[in-house]
Amino acid sequence: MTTADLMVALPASVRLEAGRGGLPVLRVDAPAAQAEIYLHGATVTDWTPRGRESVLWLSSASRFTRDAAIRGGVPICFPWFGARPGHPEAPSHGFARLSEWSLVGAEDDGQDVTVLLRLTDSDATGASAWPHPFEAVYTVVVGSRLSLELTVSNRGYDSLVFDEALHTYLKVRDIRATQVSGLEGRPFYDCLAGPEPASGEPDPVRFSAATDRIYLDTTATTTVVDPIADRSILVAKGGSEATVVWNPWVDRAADLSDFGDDEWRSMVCVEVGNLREAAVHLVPGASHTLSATFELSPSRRTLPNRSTTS
Ligand code: TA6
Repeated sequence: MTTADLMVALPASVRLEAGRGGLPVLRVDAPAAQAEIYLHGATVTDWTPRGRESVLWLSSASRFTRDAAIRGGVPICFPWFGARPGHPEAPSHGFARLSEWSLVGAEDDGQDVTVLLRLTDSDATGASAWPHPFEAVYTVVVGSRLSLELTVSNRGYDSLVFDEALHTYLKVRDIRATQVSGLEGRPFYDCLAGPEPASGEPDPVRFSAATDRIYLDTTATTTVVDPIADRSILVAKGGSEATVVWNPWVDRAADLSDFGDDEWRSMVCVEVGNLREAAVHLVPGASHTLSATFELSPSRRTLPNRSTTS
């Protein structure tokens, strides 16, 4: 596929190329950062601020095929999160991250580069476990921050209910030395324990085993503190009442064919979204926007010394 095929004029800072697996990818070269966005799933697979280490994690075992989600970057979970109740055949996390999104346009204002992508209902979505008329517009702003905005509109005559999450894989030096702050005191579902929500914990999230938590009733910015890399990743959000924190640890990583056995050490997922009790309800004609903004800051915090097993 070339730009001419798309009939879209792109600024010189945005190139449409054949990426891994031959999938079309947009390579963005902004003054403050580089980024990559696959049209497959509108998946941002790289955001690297100039002079810094890339912020998004991508598995070396990720498949780049149309029948699988990319394992890493920012897959979009929509219109359901996890399994679709009553539809065992439905793909985990919905169809958005498996769909080819259309490139609407791109612009470079000399500082940031903005890319607009779009997905609408189709015969395929009409035959899915969520067969409703919709439009999803995804705005990616690449600069000293990475800003993502997912706006979903109800194009039908019935009210819509859907889950959504920006399932972001963040790169850390060692998950066992990493903390996620900002969720202190918030109730959460521990997806590896029972169905009842756990009451909040007073401390930042630390990792010493598989962790899969859905925090509810939180609009907070979270901070991923990576002391070994001496940096923190700030995850601000808008239009979101839930945040998911996930690390598969040894066993789950080994079970995933598109996840290197040892790669669990170098990543953490912090996913902003709306799911479970915080699912989005849209009356006909209404729209809702979910946003996430990622920013690097030096980690000025000194964390208590914690030995990490080798
Ligand atoms: O990140 C939370 C989660 O729902 C986990 O339960 C785990 O399943 C993860 O998403 C990855 O899901 P995937 O379908 O991409 O393998």
